[in-house]
Amino acid sequence: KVPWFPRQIKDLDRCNMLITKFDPDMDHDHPGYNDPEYRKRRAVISELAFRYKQGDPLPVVEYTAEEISTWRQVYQQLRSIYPSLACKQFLDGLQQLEKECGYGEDRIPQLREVSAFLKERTGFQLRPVAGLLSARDFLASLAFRVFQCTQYIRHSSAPMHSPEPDCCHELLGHIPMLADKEFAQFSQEIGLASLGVSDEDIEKLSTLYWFTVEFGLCKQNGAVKAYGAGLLSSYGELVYALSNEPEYKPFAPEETAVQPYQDQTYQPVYFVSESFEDAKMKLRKYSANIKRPFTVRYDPFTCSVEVL
Ligand code: H2B
Ligand code: FE
Repeated sequence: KVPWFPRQIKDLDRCNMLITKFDPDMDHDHPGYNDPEYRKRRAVISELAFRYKQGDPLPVVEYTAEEISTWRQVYQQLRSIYPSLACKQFLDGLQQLEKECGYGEDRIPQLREVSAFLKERTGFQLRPVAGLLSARDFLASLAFRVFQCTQYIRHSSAPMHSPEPDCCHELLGHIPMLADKEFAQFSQEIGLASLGVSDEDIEKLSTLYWFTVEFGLCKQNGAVKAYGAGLLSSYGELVYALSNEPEYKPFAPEETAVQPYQDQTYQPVYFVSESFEDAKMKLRKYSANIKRPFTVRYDPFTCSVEVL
């Protein structure tokens, strides 16, 4: 039996299964676990995401001085090492965001303006989400060029690390990459490949996503650079990933899809792509071999998935 999957963009309202293992109400190691003020704030921002329906204007969050100060620390520290460690597409995207979308250390950009920016560049749009989503629901939204984005910020006691995605991770790690056409297409193709597949295949695609979109490296003019959002939003791991200390392997979907990964600490191994074009071609070949009793095609005019 084929698991349910969204056919129309408004079906994404049903792709909302949260994984609570890292959230501050559940995870005793979360830096906000013992901070009732932080947890109350998180509940308020979560509520905005729970109430959101596809097509609604994106909620605006009025960030506090403390939240902006956390953002500033993250922004300053990361911004200083991007030029030497981030890939060209990321640097181009970030520069455009700084010029045209209010990116900078003094304020946290609003999802609404960022979504409008991306829509013009690559057709990607954002929707708010209250926390970590199930891999199936998260990947399904990518099929529609929708990126589910958290809107809260990490706890002020740990600006350099967050056990869960937060707005620093989304806005600094993911958004600049999603402004690149080739990368946007790569992301959508992982999403399309995930629709209606078995749990085992979701796990493999999720691992591929992990080692590319989250922790991927790529070659550029003879050097290796970072394009993964998990790296580009973590000072410590970004430096480590390019330090020659970890193991590097060429991106090869069949092998990458079954590589065990770490969600608590740095990765022991990173996969290096020749280019996004090359990664996309390899992923396409891999996806064509996933067993599914139908094929899917995205219709951009109706924002829906045709099942053939
Ligand atoms: N949920 C959210 N909110 N953000 C993510 O970046 C994310 C997710 N990544 N769920 C997914 C899981 C990823 O790790 C893969 C597809 O499992
Ligand atoms: Fe992410």
